Amino acid sequence: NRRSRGRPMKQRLLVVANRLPVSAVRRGEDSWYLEVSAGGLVSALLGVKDVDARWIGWAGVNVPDEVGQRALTKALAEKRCIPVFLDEEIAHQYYNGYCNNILWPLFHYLGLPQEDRLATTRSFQSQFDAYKRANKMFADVVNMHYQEGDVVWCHDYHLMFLPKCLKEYNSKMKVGWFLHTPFPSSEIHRTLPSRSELLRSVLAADIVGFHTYDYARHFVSACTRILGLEGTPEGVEDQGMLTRVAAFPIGIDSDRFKRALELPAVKEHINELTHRFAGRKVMLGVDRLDMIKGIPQKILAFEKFLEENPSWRDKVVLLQIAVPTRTDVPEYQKLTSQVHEIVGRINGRFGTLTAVPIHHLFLPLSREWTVGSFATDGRPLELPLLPLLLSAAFAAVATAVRSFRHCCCCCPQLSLLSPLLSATSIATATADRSLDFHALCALYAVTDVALVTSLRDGMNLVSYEFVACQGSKKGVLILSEFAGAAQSLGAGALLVNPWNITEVAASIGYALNMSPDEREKRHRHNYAHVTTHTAQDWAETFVSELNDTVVEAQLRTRQ
Ligand code: GDG
Repeated sequence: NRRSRGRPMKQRLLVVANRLPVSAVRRGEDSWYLEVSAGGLVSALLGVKDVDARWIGWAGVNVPDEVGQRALTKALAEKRCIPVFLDEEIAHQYYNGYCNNILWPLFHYLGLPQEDRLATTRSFQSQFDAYKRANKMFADVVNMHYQEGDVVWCHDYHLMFLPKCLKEYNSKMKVGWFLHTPFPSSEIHRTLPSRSELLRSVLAADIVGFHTYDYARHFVSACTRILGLEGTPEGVEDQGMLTRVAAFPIGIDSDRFKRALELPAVKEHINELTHRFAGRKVMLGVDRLDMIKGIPQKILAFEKFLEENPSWRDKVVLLQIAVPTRTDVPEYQKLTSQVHEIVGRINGRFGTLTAVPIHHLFLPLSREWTVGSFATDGRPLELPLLPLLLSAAFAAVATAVRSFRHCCCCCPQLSLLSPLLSATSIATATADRSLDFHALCALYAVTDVALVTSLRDGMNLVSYEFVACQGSKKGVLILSEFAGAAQSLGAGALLVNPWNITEVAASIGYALNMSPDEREKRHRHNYAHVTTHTAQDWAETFVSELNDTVVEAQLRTRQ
């Protein structure tokens, strides 16, 4: 049990992550507009209170000129953020290349890129070099802002080289590293050409944390099998020095969701949604549009359920929120088209004049695109009757356009005829093109069944957020056994193998027909977990253990 030991967090905490929790949009030579970004790490750390934390990270934009850099640094300082500036080429090789093309798929068991091996090896090396250079740039900024007594908490696979760089600057710096993705089996990790260098660098940290014991175990196995080091119950030992390795399951700020549900505007939104979907059960998926989230598998399972259960066809609706991500990467573009195509086909197949089975809210890639769905200030346009009429029209039109093998909601020309409109009108979007937080809470609250079908997922906060918003409804969570959350919410959720479409379809049926007693029992279990294992506990425990670990390490050195 790794609960906080009640130690007040007096130190300054330097949180170092690839991205800052804000996105910067340039408005002029020396003027910047800042927006909070969506994402798991951001959500978790937003829930951490009472820490004197500063964020250090890449602002996500190329700012070649000094005037722009100075202005951005100043604007970010007000949000206690410190930018790392990466030039375009390094950012591309480091972020799109090594992080997202190599490490992300590998850590989610999707393997290394399959292109021509020699070409891959060559580009692999240049991407790895850029990765190391970028990590060194992060280290320079941390070092510049570090004060004695600070705690440095490095996050995620983007920064595996950082602990080593920091310790080279200052061996007394307290450095922790936490991985938000799974750490794969050592048999997968050993395929990585830079496997040893990365492991050694991470081991330079005082403590290394993962979401689950399995990931921690995989990491220790990788160190013993690949580096020949000794694994102990506490971590990994190298020449008498111990690096603590442990599980620190992340949580959410459940109170933030509870408070949101009490707001009059959110209550009103819940009433509207309840009215809109009266007579139908609501199923919900909320995912970044990423291959690890298993969105096509989820939608195909829903199709199978409709196929096998005709009586449910006009009694259930699936709302799938998909936030575009890494949109310049071809695999992600392919996934987007694939999802749109499947949604279009299913809506064409099962839609009627009055209803479509899937509302796919694909949040648009460009502002121009949003004309007709959102006002430019982010408020939704008033489209009271239009969406319903268009939804109905869509079913008929979709059948006609099916032969084009496109979903209407991905084609700007046809978007006015798409169910997207009815979906967008049920929620507002923030300027960073994700759903407004309050709209998201309302959606969670009206949901009868949430569907999380990740093929692999470090934890999956969406499952936690859904549970937190289900105080009165006590809806059912269908959860992939390959999400870290399966280890904490497994007793309350219906666990599924997302690759087994038949099993997922059967679970949908089971969830929709579940007795109120069973729903209540399952919900109670999950709710107790989500409300007592919060983001704040997670951060406090990690930092507290980091402090203790450093003391232990120093004692060991003295002995
Ligand atoms: C990584 C790991 C791990 C999504 N769409 C909107 C929106 N979101 C928010 C959700 C949730 C977060 O983004 C997604 O978190 P997940 O945990 O589900 O997934 P990743 O982004 O892949 O996060 C994951 C996590 O890091 C933390 O360690 O659990 O395994 O992959 O909070 O609510 N928020 C808003 N509008 C949206 O449209 N406001």
